[in-house]
Amino acid sequence: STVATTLTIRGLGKIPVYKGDPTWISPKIWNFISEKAVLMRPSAIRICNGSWHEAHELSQILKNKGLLEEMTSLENVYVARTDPSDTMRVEKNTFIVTNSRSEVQPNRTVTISRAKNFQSMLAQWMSPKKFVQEADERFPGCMRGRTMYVIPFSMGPIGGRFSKNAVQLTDSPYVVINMRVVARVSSSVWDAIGNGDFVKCVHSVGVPRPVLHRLKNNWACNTSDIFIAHILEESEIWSYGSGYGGNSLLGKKCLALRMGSYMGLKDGWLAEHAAIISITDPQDQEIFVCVSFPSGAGKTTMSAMLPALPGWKIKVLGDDIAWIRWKDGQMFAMAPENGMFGIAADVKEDSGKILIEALKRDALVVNCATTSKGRLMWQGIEGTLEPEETVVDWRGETWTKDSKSFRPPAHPNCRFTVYTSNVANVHPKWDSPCGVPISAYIFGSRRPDAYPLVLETNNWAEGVLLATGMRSKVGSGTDRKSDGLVNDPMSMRPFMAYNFGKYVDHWLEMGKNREKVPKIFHVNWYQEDDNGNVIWPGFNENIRVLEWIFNRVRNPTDESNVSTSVIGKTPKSLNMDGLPLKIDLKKLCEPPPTFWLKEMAEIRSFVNAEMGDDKPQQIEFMLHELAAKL
Ligand code: SAT
Ligand code: MN
Repeated sequence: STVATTLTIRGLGKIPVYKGDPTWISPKIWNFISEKAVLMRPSAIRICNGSWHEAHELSQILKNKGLLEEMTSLENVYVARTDPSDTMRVEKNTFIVTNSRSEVQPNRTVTISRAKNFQSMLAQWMSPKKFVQEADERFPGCMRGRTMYVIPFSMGPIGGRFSKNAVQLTDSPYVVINMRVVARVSSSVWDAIGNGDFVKCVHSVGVPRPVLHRLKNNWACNTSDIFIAHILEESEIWSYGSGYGGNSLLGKKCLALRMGSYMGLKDGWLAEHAAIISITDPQDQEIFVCVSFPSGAGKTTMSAMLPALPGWKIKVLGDDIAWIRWKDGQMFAMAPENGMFGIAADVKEDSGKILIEALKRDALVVNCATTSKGRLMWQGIEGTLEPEETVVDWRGETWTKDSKSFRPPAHPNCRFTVYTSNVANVHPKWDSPCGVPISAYIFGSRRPDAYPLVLETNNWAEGVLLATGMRSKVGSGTDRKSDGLVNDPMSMRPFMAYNFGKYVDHWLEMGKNREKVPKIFHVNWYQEDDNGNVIWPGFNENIRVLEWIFNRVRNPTDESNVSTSVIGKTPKSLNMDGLPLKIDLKKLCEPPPTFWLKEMAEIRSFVNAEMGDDKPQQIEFMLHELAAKL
């Protein structure tokens, strides 16, 4: 690239600034940029504008460096293979920085020794002092010999009344090309910020030059030193050591969920780990719903669903994050993201048609396999391999269809990045700056046990209580591994950013004194029989459950297809037209009598541990009341 300007930054000296014109940038923002440049000491600065040209140029540079492979049979689709140690979010090194511990961890008046030994499985707290120490060990000089990219971005449409502006600094051009898909990256963001607030995001892969070790797959990372911190009061996010999406695309999990949920606490809204979709029936009636499943439990799959029942349609506004607030007497959900970062290894030939189509152009994929025909490949779609077609797996090793040493071709958390607008079933209102009014909130988790296929909770508060106690088999997006069920309240365990009792109280408050409160449902596609086989077909067949939910929302007074229990309502029957399998709906929907008693006991011990003295009274009251009724 040609040098646009040379600037002198006090404390750093002369530095070339490529592309964008620094005079566009207000002094307040430039202070942030130059201060961090002095700290991290890059050899150049590039101001990004989010353009196609920029993405193309960076993609070609990364291709020439051997970091990206271009798919010759597809249009503008590139594959990256990471260092095998850098494939997922790292919860153990993710922190929330606040002055007092109790803003993040529970207050507790019980014995000191118990409080001392307590290890929360939710947000990890760090003091500002400790943060300075940790940051000092990593960030000074961390960009030496590299270009610092400056990414102006907005979560939500640029200038939207509920959108949030931000600037991310990064030394990874790979992050730049991904960010412009999942967030709105544009020079217009400078104007949108004006003299106002913005979230300050700092990211480095932590590999200054000269690089003294050999990079794996040309992928720079420093995974033994990963550090991700959110300074809530300052609206600052710091991330070091990883180039993987969840750790490095700071607009997504760090801003739109963790920082966002804290902003929402202060301003009366919710930032949640949920897809936003619409369900349209054969008569063209439409409802909007939020779908909150833990990472790797099927939000993206459901967002791109082709319903098995004729005449029904699913459309997507966002597959991962929802910002939720009251407006004109209705609960609105807005999609802050511009794109999806979904698990490619979950895309199947039959149920994933829409996503397979979306991956044919303008997409980035990480840690999948590629074939000698210039195609993408992962487990589950090997069937499409032609006899002479060879595969290079995610580790870079070559094999053929009949190769003896068969291994999964892709990493289980191999991910794709695509524009929401590039997905065929995108909803026309997907980029509405206010979002859409939702009439149901659907929580779901991976439960091999008797947790019902679908349950309509009795009211908002009890729906919140059950969501607080959500437990799920862990998916592939994180370093947290477990054989059993792991608590994942509201699917937010890895994204919880402040005191859990306050968080649940905020949820309860959101549903109070309102006329049109969305119904809360819980679903479970993953119930297993004694042999460990899933007994519900799932995927496109889930429309049969959504049809029941749709009818419950549209005709709440019609109780003809409802079984009522203490915990809530379940269907007496589902539309099974065209389903060849025999389904035992009773087993799927009506757990044995002891099930809910045990479940309530689990919830109680979880909230006692994780909320301490901050447990909302209403939670205690409901637990008591439900246990008595059971
Ligand atoms: O890994 S990410 O955090 O980017 C995606 C996810 O786990 O939902
Ligand atoms: Mn997610």
